[in-house]
Amino acid sequence: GSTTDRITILEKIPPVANPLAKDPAAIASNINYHAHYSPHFSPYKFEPEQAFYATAESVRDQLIKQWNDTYCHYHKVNPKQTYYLSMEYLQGRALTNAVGNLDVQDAYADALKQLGYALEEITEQEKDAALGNGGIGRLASCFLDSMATLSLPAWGYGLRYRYGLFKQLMTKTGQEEIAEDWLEKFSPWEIPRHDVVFPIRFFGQVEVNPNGSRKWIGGEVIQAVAYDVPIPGYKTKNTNSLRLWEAKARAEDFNLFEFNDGKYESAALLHSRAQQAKSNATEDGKLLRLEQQYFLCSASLQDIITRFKERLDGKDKIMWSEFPSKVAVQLNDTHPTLSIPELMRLLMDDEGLGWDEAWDITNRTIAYTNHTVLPEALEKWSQTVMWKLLPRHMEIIEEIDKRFIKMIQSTKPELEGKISDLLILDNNPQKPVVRMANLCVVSAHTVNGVAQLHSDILKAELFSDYVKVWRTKFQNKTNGITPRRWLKFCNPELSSIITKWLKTDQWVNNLDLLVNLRQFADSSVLQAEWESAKLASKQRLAHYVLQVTGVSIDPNSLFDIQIKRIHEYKRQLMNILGAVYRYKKLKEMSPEERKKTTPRTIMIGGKAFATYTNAKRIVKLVSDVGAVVNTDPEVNSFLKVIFVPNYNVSVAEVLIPGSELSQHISTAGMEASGTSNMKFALNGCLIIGTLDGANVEIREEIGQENFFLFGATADEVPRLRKEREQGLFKPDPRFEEAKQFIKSGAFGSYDYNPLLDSLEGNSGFGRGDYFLVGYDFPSYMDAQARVDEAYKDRKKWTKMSILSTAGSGKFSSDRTIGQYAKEIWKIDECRLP
Ligand code: AZC
Repeated sequence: GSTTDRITILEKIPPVANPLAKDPAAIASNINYHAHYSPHFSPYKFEPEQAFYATAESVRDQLIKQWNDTYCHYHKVNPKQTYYLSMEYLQGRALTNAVGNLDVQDAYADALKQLGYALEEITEQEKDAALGNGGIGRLASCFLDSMATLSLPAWGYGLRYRYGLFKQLMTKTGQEEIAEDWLEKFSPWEIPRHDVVFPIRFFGQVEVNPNGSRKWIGGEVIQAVAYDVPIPGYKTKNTNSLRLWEAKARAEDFNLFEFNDGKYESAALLHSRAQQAKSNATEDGKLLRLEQQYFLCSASLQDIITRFKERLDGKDKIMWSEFPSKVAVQLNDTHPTLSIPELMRLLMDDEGLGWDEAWDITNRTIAYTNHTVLPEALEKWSQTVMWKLLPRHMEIIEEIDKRFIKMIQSTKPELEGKISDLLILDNNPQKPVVRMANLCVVSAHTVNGVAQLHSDILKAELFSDYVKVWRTKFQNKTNGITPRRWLKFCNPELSSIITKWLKTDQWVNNLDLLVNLRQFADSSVLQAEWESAKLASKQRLAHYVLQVTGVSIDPNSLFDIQIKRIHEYKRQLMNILGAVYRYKKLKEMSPEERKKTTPRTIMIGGKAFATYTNAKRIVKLVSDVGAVVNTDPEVNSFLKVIFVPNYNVSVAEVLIPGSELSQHISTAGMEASGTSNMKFALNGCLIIGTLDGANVEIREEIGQENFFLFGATADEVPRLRKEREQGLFKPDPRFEEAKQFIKSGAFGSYDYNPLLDSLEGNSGFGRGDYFLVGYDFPSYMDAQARVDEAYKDRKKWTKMSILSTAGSGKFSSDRTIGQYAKEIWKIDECRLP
């Protein structure tokens, strides 16, 4: 309807500020209340955007009620509580998830209908909250959902970045980054806590008191203010908190900022990612990142200690030894490592504890998760920078290191020769650094990897010498994904079929129940329903692709998807080389031969880090290949190649349900886990992949006959790399042909040589093909040929698809979080009555 129509509708409905409205009419009144009395926009407009904000605020009021009740309940029971510290969260949109978890989806849909809107139209208005880059951030968000759903006393802590992950625009030159100001209008989901404020110091010096105690003074102090995002659980009233810290300067601190030399600006911009992206390669950018990390750690630990004291309730003496039985801190990768010296500092310098007691508490409180073995992702901070920014923390780190060596020398003399690798401080005079992963392993009570293979590699390689010191410190916690967002809400068609066949919707919080689908995998009735659900999702996906790229794709072709950050180890380059080869062969075929092939639509999406040149070249290559293939009338009904722009959580929610084949093709040993592989498998999409990360376990669960496997295994990789480098390896003709075709200019005149040269052995321009694309290419192409054959037998394919979903139960983040709770955090559920 028109604006006037909408206003007329609003005038007929009384605005009511009832935060607990449950029936559609009352909800409509409540939405109308927000449209009228919310200060954010005038009541004379009720366009989709205003309708979204009014709806979100109405839902948020319901969340706040539960959030408060949960807070009070935890306060009263005072259970041991987990704090998940992460520099990244990829929350995506919140509205569908909130109404779904509150179980008011239908009521809100009805209410909006009364107001002239469809719920789906309104949910589309929301911007993604993208406070992160990739896997690690999305994992943190899935974990929050499971912690609430399991009614666990567990909160997240993060940063309230002003800018989310950049928006990716595709232009003639490839990827362009645009700042994404996700808070431009405001976020309806956050609740500012003006009373939760902590001072955060930077720079300054250490003062030694006559009694020998030390105190960090001077420097600059900025304020951390809390913003809480309520996290509702599914089928529980428990609503946990994601507390995001915002940097604020207080008037009285202004003189500390040294306005004139630009320091104020950098402090004020503490949370500006655009700034970070621009200067990331420079020392400035690095310093900002370190400041952000410390800001998160210090604010969160001060908050945790404050809550610990508050909940002591009546006991006048603080029993610090009880701290680890009330508090568990999980470090999401090394980014929040400074929590370790910060907790030591707070306990010793502010609370007056001695080293041994503070160390014991810190060790029993903190656990660390490793998410990568890539050397370039293992954080190392310059000691010079650290001494300037955090002088007291550096003293503490030095002391931890000293005591650690002493312990090794007295208890593990056989490791004497390994000490230089085990040390936290790398004192190489050229570039002295702090090795953050070492600090974590030495200090934390538990260290875990994120898939079995990855955890085994950590024990056998990266941390092998530490294993000799602490045998029981190392664990595995295979990642998981939330079945709410990644099946129930994003794929309603398939969800209702599953519920119908299982005769229960219990699978939504007991995903293991999906195995019961196995008995029906041969049923032609289920298969027909399954196929029609898949087709509906494919049509929605085709519509989306048309909207964002202008290219129309055929829902009857095989939908083949690879979506993830663009990285050489993830080998999008192998995928596109395969597409190029396929295109060339199609061109060479007769029209009759072409008709016998399996039509495919290859979709690739993902963001390249702004300064990662080769990743950006890959993006450019994919879009150039698409431009040629998609407009080639001879073949474009048999092959399309699409670069899906601006991949993010909401885009994934459209792509994954519509996928039939997905590619998880990293060089074995390099992808710690992967989590989108789990989302695809859960949605009945078959996987072509290597024995890497969680692929190994997915294949075990769904059956090897339902997985298209290829490629070298992790233990073969080092030897193959050596051979490849030395030129001992003879490339497959198909590999040479695909590269040659690109070089011939078939896809335009852009200079792809730097990219193609990276695939050569070490002679000439070659850079050794470190990621073994050349070695794995032939087995990859063979696996693709098996895919083409399998797709021709649709009954068999659908059965494989059903078995894929049926075998995905293990990959619920409820299972993962249950294991963290029991085996690392030692916390119990604390369910609201
Ligand atoms: C990712 C890993 O690359 C991915 O394999 C894993 O599934 C995910 O974490 C969650 O565990 N890592 C990151 O996103 N970032 C870093 C620094 O490792």
